[in-house]
Amino acid sequence: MSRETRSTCPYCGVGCGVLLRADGAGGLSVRGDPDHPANRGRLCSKGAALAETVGHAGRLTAPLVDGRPTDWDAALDLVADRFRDTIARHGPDSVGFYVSGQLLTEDYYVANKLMKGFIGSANIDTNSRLCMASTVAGHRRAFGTDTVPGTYEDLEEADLVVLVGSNLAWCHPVLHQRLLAARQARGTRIVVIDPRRTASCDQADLHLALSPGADVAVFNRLLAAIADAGAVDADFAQNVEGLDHAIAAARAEGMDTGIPEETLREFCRMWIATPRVVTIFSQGVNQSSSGADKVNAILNCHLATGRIGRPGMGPFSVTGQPNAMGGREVGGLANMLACHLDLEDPAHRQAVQDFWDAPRMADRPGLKAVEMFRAAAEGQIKALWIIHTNPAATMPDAENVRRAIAGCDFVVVSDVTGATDTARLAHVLLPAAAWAEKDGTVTNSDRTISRQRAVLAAPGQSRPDWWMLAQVARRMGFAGFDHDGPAQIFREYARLSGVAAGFGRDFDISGLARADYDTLQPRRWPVAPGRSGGRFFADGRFFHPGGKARMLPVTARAPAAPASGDLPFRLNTGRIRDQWHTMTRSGLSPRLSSHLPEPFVDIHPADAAAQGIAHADLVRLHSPTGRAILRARITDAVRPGQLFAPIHWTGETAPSARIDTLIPAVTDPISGQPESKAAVVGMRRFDAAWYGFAVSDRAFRPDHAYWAIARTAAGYRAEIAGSAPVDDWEAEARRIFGPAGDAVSFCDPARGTARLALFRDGRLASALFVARRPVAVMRDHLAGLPGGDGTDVLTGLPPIGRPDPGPMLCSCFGVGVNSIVTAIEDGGLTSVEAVGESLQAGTNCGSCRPEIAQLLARQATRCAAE
Ligand SMILES: Nc1nc2c(c(=O)[nH]1)N[C@H]1C(S)=C(S)[C@@H](COP(=O)(O)OP(=O)(O)OC[C@H]3O[C@@H](n4cnc5c(=O)[nH]c(N)nc54)[C@H](O)[C@@H]3O)O[C@H]1N2
Ligand SMILES: Nc1nc2c(c(=O)[nH]1)N[C@H]1C(S)=C(S)[C@@H](COP(=O)(O)OP(=O)(O)OC[C@H]3O[C@@H](n4cnc5c(=O)[nH]c(N)nc54)[C@H](O)[C@@H]3O)O[C@H]1N2
Ligand code: SF4
Ligand SMILES: [Mo]
Repeated sequence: MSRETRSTCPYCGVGCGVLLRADGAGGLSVRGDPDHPANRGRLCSKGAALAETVGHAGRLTAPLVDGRPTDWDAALDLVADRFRDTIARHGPDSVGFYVSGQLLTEDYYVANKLMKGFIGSANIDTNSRLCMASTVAGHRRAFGTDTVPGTYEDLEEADLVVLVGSNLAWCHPVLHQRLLAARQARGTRIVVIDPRRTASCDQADLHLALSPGADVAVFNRLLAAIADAGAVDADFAQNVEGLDHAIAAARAEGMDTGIPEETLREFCRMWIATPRVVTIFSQGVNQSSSGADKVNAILNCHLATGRIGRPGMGPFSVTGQPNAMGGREVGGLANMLACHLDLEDPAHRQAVQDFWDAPRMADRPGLKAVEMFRAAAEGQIKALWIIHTNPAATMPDAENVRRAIAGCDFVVVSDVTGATDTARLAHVLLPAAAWAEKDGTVTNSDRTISRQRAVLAAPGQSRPDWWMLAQVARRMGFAGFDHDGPAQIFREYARLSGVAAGFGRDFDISGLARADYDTLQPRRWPVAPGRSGGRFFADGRFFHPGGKARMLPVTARAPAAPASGDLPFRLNTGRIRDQWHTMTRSGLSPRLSSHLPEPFVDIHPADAAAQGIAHADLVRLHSPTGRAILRARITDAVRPGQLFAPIHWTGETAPSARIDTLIPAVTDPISGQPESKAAVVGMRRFDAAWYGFAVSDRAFRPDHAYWAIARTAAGYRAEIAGSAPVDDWEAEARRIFGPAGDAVSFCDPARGTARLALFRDGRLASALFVARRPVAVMRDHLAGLPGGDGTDVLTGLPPIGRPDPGPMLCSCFGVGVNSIVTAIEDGGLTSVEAVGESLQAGTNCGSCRPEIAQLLARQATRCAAE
């Protein structure tokens, strides 16, 4: 058997180490790396299912020009020619790169160098604009650089951890487990500040369900309370400018937080009384029209108390994507240079220009993401290269972004698959080598740099992203792009960081410039002679001229779009446990796809009742920018007047559920980050003529008013709803599923029901169940039938004695909700541990433990009510 290779998980910013073993047939086994400092062997459900997402099915294997396969020379020459030509005719600012926090550092470095040093424009921006830009702006305003002061160990050494706009349990699960383990060991208290009740609230001592956008008001309340309690650290305040102004602004804060007064006071008391406090923040903070101010409101409280950069203390922005941090370091944002140098500082520019031997340095910030697509729509950007991201699905006002891309003169997309909303619009589609097929480095949330390593062959002609970028640069006639591989790029980058450190910058990995890339161990930066990977700022030295930190006076602002009569609901958006963004990879795993197989919107019971919406109904949302149809989930996890919908579904998987079509392109004036969590929408029940559930052994694409398709072990499953009545269900089924042989059906036109199965070579190919209301069939049972003999499929029920396991809750051991509820009821189980002993559920990655706890709680309330 082959050796295991150390690599890093390609999903979230926790940056867990993995051990990979190729099976020699294109497959892979994956386990947590016990020696990686981020996870010490743990993985979450997504990491544990990585093996199900590799492989060549659905992959792009050759460059495509206007949809036709070609070779690299033809494709790269075309890209270089068109970019050179556009620049010659319309200037460097007529082209743009839109890249990704999922790129490896080496890819990112080459893209940034090409655009900012050689094309001579700063029109390179990244999906990190939708993700980390407010934090970057807040850090720079307070610290003088974009520095994350703390380390993961701080979560374990803290006595109080505050999660602000972070659903850590689902989005950074391994970090959350480290936190829960610390809570077990030392009784760490946890506070969640989030408008809705999330899985992260399950083990929290306090949940502050603030009004959407009210974070500045909450932290201003805290800062005022700190001042009133005499809790300002006078010694540390010597290193801080603006203390008095910030406190005055905090005292003058007038916005209502929506949090009961006593709860808010309790929070302030806890925070002030607990020196070892870590405030974790994420997209509930960043994705806001006041995102940068929210960040500074949090930083103010830590600066005022000197609780920063010491064990168990500090503000902690957790990064979303695996290399969000690396992208910030290389300067992937349109307003940054490289290695935390400033684009607008002539000395910094000169130093980088000299180092790159660059002909034409950009000297002013380029277009930020929203501006870039707007410029494309207006014809100012005439050539666009989109790499490792899917903006037609994930940018705000996504329908207009889609139109902008479709209307742009020349669009290049690099992806691993052609089946994305964005890739379908490309003139040139370039096949990228995927995770586990390429080498590079990533930096996680606590500044730890880790290697990703190749263990599988890339299919067909697919190649790493850095290679495509360097090839285009060379073909455009630029010197300085003759790297022979990622190791060489990394060394160049490490040397440049030494130059940056000469300007007194934080980021310095010059100590790695001569390290052996092949055996590089995870290292937290800085790594340089005399400096190594600890915390920042405990010494009170910051990176502004003069060396002091700055506290900013900030005042809360409500979300930009005001709710109104026609648009009374505030739409919050975010992530679910087992899917990654637009699902191009996590959606390939049947296990991950069975947790929540359909797009939904969470509605408070009072709002649902007022609108006559019942559980499992479909609802239509509308906003000034778009419309969507989603499945209703009625729950008091959201407050009245608020809705929550996940971001993951696209034109490929559920075209009526592209949530970003509803989100206006409103941004924070400081950071340019869109307000992705506070659109205003109207809502109505959507009454379809019929509702269907389908399973099939092959992929299919319905074309009805609503459909959502998901992967299963036996093929695919889909929810469908149509607005036009259907006369001949057998013909309709053949249209939906494609060619098959015999059909068996029961149709009852009077009752509007149909049950129908199609067979191919004696095996069940597809089945469709239709009713006038959402159909009641055992979905998880049916999902397993395609490819089998199909006996009794039309009953829609499992045989007596084989219960339907229900939707998958524990992805690791394949345990469904029904099985867990039955075990709780029949076995009288009362704890998550007992469920684990009985069914194994929750005993591996632990991602489902909060949901098991909820089932237990629900059961306990039921018993109490009986
Ligand atoms: N399973 C999974 N994990 C992921 C990802 C994924 O796609 N799937 N993506 C990764 C990426 S790129 C990122 S950026 C991170 C994101 O990680 P998180 O930021 O934790 O995730 P979100 O669900 O986007 O949003 C977090 C919370 O913000 C809350 N919120 C909304 N408005 C407000 C507000 O005004 N104030 C406050 N305080 N809270 C508010 C939402 O209710 C939500 O629970 O996750 C990473 N991890
Ligand atoms: N409403 C709303 N919108 C949001 C958010 C929200 O919370 N609410 N969150 C925002 C945030 S924080 C983020 S980070 C974005 C994420 O949004 P995106 O970055 O647009 O989403 P992904 O699905 O991660 O897109 C990655 C693409 O890269 C492709 N890919 C995979 N591997 C490779 C590779 O090795 N090379 C190349 N070239 N391509 C590859 C994948 O197939 C996929 O098409 O969404 C943002 N949009
Ligand atoms: S927490 Fe999960 S998704 Fe994030 S890096 Fe670790 S295994 Fe991957
Ligand atoms: Mo993100």
